Amino acid sequence: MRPQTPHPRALFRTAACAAALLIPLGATLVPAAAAAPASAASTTFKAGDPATTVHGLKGEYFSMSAPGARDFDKLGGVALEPNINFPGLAGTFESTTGQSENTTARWSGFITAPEDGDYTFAASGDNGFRLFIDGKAVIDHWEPDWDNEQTSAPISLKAGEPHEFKLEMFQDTGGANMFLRWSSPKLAKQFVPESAFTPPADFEVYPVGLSVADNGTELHAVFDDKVSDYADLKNHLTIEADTTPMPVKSVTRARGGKELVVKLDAAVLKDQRVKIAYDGKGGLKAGGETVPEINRTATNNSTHRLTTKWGDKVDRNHPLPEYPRPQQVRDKWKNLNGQWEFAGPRRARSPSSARSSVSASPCRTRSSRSSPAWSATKTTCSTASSSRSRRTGPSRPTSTARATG
Ligand SMILES: [Ca+2]
Repeated sequence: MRPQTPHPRALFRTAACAAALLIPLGATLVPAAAAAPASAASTTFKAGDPATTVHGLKGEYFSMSAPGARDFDKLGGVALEPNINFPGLAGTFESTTGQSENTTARWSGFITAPEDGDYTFAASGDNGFRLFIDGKAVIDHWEPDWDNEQTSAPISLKAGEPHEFKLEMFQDTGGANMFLRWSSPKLAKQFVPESAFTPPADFEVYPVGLSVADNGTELHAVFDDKVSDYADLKNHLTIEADTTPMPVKSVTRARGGKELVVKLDAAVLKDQRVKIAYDGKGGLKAGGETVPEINRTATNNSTHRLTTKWGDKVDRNHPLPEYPRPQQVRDKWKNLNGQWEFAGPRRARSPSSARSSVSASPCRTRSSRSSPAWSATKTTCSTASSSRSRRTGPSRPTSTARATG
């Protein structure tokens, strides 16, 4: 029941084997045989840099033995997941098991409450799910419905006391998602955070702390030891914010050599899920040891939001002032359509001819003298350089007006 903390470098070799089990971004599958957990005997943790303390859950993804079986037949892949907040699991199932339907998942580890209290869990999934705390089912909804939230009875948890955690779900067909929130008399309902989870002791992950800076354009990777040989790292990193690829601009070393600062071409937005994949082939070393393949989710501290260039000028206390609003201020107004002419109908003509005789440059109006006046006007659009409509038909404008904006 010990939370994972960084292990000494002497254990990196076993850690490297386990880290290689994590799911790569993309389609590479983790063979089920290789995904067997590392021996518990190899797990000797000791306190280290809190920046690299490992939080999250071991996620395992399976295919069913047959549609509707809802069993854990064939393990397709394993990953360290930060928490249970999966709006779209179909892609994860596809990349690990080779199929997005008739699949199952299990997330396991420990859950630790931040303070004493009675916690109520609320789970929602597509499709069925069941939650176990200390081996006891506190939510059991193994049903083929979806988005049908289920809550547990209040569970008494003590601050800092880890409890065994296991959540299982199945996905029959169509969409797939899974969410887990909690609440207590002192805590508003919210996603159970990554900081409350620790993976099982026999599931080792490479000790590196990954976080996105508040500006959104820098990713910080903090290692236990001095890093070296990072010149080619840029070409071996894949970073995604939600599902958007984030190209890497540069990689530099900082903080006494234990940290790598990865600059991105564009800013990560607040609350995006940032996935980092290092393929293990860039020659990167930490403490002289080769850094293995790493697939993780970074803590996203970005405060960046998508706004217009006028967004920063908005007064928070008076967000929608009367005119002129900043986005409506122009040095010059331009009529993007060119000049317009409006012509009224000649007396005693039908209303339809009045409608058809309204024309706008650059569309040219042409009428056929052999046709009835009320059905003869045709318009043909020409280039924007045409400044005034040319009138060849029998009707004459009784008034003209020029649009000014
Ligand atoms: Ca489904």
